[in-house]
Amino acid sequence: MMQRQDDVGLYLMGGPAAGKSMLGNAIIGHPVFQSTSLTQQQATAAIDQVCYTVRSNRTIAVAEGPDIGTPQQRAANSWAFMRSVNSFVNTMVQQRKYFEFILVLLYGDRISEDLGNIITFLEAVLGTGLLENHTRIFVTGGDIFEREHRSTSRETFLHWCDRQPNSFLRNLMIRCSWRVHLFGDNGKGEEDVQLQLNQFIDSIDLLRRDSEHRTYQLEQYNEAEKSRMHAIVKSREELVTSDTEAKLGRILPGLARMNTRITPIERLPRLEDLKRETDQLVQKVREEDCGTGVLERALCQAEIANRSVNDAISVCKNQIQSHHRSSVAESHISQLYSRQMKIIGVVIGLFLLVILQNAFLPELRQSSSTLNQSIDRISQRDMPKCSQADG
Ligand SMILES: Nc1nc2c(ncn2[C@@H]2O[C@H](COP(=O)(O)OP(=O)(O)OP(=O)(O)O)[C@@H](O)[C@H]2O)c(=O)[nH]1
Ligand SMILES: [Mg+2]
Repeated sequence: MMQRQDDVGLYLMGGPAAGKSMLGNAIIGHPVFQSTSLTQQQATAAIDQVCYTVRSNRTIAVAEGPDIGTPQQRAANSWAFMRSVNSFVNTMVQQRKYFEFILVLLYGDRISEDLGNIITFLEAVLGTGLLENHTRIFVTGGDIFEREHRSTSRETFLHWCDRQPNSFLRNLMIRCSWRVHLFGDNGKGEEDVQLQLNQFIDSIDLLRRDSEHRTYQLEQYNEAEKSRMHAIVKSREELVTSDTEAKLGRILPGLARMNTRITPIERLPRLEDLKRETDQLVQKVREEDCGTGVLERALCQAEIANRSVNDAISVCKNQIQSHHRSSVAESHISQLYSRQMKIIGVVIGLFLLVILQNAFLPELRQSSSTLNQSIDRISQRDMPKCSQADG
């Protein structure tokens, strides 16, 4: 795709308080990026926005990435960094701008301490050859360098860097073919700052007109997708693993205590709460892993805990069921028992009746025969009188 003549995009990246915002503001000419020195507030939050200025009849687009200087910042900001750089690359490609990545370092600020890891991370996110072909280094703190060196020597910054034996910074500069700029108010005022920026833009022009130079392409960004995901997940590995272990450290002892102290019916709702927690944990770790396999250990731990909770739920349900079955059986037995008792009662009643009958029958028979005899006697006494009267 044809690039627009002279238009330039710059993506500023680096560690905390390296001077990204100050550099961005100097290029744009307005305080569009929140510099910590101006606001005395927190570090620049993740910015997805691209700011524009017109300089020497060309549009210059600038974006600032979130801090990725320390392992903690990479863990916290790697996704924000990816979104930000993704938005920048796509915007630049749409606008057909030539663009470069600017690694911002503050002079004297323990420059090499974590720089190796920063570079490895950036190359994984943006593709190999990033440093060699598409990155420029801005060393801010030009005023500090001026104070420290210029009073005793007229040596330039590049000469000074070249003189640093086995220095990581020097190796870095060799890798990016000495596309290095010292930036800062060296006491000569705004005019000098503008001169530094113009020299910088001129050097971009020189590079882009070099027929040997390969400009950054969207294909390169897309090809780095796999290593980008791996690097982002890797940067969060320690955070996610310790977070997972801390959560499991709360869940598992609770699970162990529960199995011994409370009844199955009390235990079940608590186990179901734990199941929800471990389900969420497995889901979260799986999402964090993005199919890279980097978080295998944390995922494995979360899944084992999840299975243990599921097993405890099955055991608990079985206990409740068998308890339920035994109480059903008990009530069935008691029903049978009471029915049998009723039958026995009836039988005993009948039996008693028979006994009673048998006990009183002779007396009854005797009294009925006595009664019959009396009747007979009365009727025999009365009979002759009647027959006499009839006669
Ligand atoms: N002396 C000196 N200090 C600088 C220079 N550039 C940046 N700083 C200091 O670095 C601090 C941070 O500057 P910013 O531009 O906000 O740095 P940043 O990289 O955007 O920082 P965050 O986005 O907040 O991480 C400021 O307090 C400045 O005092 C410079 O050229 N000279
Ligand atoms: Mg900033």
